[in-house]
Amino acid sequence: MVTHLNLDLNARVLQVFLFFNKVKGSSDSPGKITFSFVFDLKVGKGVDDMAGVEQRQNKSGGGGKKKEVKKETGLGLSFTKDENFGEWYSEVVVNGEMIEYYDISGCYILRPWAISIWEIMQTFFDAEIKKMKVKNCYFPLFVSPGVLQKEKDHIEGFAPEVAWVTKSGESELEVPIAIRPTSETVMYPYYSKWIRGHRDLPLKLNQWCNVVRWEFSNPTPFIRSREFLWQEGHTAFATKEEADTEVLQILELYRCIYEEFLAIPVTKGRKSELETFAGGLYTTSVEAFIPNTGRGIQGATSHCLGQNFAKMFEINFENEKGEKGMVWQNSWAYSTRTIGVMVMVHGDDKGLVLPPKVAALQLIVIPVPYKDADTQGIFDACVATVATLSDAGIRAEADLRDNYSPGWKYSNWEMKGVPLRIEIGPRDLANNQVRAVRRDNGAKTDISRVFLVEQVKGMLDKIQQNLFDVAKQKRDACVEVLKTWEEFVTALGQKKLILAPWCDEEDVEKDVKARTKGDMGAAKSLCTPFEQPELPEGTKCFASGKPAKKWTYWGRSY
Ligand code: 87F
Repeated sequence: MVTHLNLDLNARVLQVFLFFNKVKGSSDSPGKITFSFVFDLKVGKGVDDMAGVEQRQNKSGGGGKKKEVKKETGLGLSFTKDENFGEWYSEVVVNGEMIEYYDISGCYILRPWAISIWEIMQTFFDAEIKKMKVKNCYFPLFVSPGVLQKEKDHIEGFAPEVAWVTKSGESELEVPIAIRPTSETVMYPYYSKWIRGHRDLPLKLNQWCNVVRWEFSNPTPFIRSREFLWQEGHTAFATKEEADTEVLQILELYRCIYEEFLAIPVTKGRKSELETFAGGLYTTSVEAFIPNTGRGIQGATSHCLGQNFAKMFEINFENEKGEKGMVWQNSWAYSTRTIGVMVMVHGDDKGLVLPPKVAALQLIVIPVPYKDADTQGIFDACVATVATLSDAGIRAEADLRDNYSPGWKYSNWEMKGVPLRIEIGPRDLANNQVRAVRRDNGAKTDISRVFLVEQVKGMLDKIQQNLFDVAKQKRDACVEVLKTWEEFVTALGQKKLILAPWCDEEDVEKDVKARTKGDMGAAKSLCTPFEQPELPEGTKCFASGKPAKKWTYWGRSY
């Protein structure tokens, strides 16, 4: 069902389009805007996806699909995290002003509140990889079909997700052009050209960009969207040892983003053969877990590609002795999915909960003037408090809007997840103090303005730590160490994160998938953690009964 809002929007888009066409037709004078390049998007083998568009229109329109039971919680959200996680999530990302739904299924507008989090992580990661001598670059969004299909193994399973441009204006393009889903095949022909001798190595490039993957399964803001932002690093070395070392250095940076910035516990490990990037040698990842849904989620990946792509793209070099060799390559990425994991892990029934390290605004100051109070004095104290904190490097602002009550402002900033709120009322003014309220646990503390900066800094650190500790405790409570198939099936039904001894055979993993197929999706291996518990001699694989080789995490996943 198409809603009024969407009809309006579609009509408007058409109008703007016609306007541009008219401008184009009416005059050829230089400087006039023309808009003659119109995309006709075909996906994979030409599947029409209008059903998906409609599905999302219903979501964004406000009139389409009726919300099941619109329950009043009195907290600004109509669903609780425990009762209906999916609806809760959709509502939190919109009401928290991170996302706006868009009229194309699986595409979302990232609002400043989300982008500022992305930028903070980007600033950290960009500086770290620059210390490792990685250089930024930018390759085109469009890929020619020949290049895209050059590495067949790699593209085979992914082909249905590739989006193609087939038209410009009314005319069919002679050769359709793909939109990058990842850039191996875009970049490596040039690695072949740029790398000649050992002095050209290592070549370490990264790009911050968007990619498009035309997903067909249930799109979710940040977690599974058809266009997303990421960084993709692509490096080439003379030796495997250098490549191996970098894989782990990058993985450590990803752990740092999750654990130190987003306060989300992750497990570092290696992917199974079935889950390894096709065309690569081995894949490592950081894995997070969402207790509410009982699903694992891949946080970021760092691949060693070995020499497979070097072979395909002829990326050769001559060493010091004049001998020919092939480069060893890595590729690694993290994306805006990080933000979705953060919302899922920390958010609560009042909305977003942002870890101080990534919050655009770490602290909001709210005046609480009573009827006969010295309103000007309170406002001045708010402004002065913000100035003091800002000078100390704390991201603080005052909400001095006079058309909202203090109570409304509290809820509003709670919804947006600001880690710390400072209230200043007449009594605080008289006592030269402020009242601080933590977003994570609601704790209230009166702070003397004399010790403001130290106290606030201490509280922000405590919030950051507490968010991590609580998340880790919840995650750990979901871990089930088990050894038999019966226990596995039971644990899966209880939304557990399963650690089980495994024979490490691909067919056995395929079998696990087949045997757990159902409405909720099949179980699969998440990773084999680098930190391995002891595996006693004679331990059997939980799924095949063959001798176990390692402990591996299993579960349903995003
Ligand atoms: C979808 C369509 C086409 C994932 C795809 O992880 C190709 C692909 O190659 C594809 N979805 N992948 C794997 C991406 C591998 C790799 N690329 C660079 C990374 C890290 C950064």
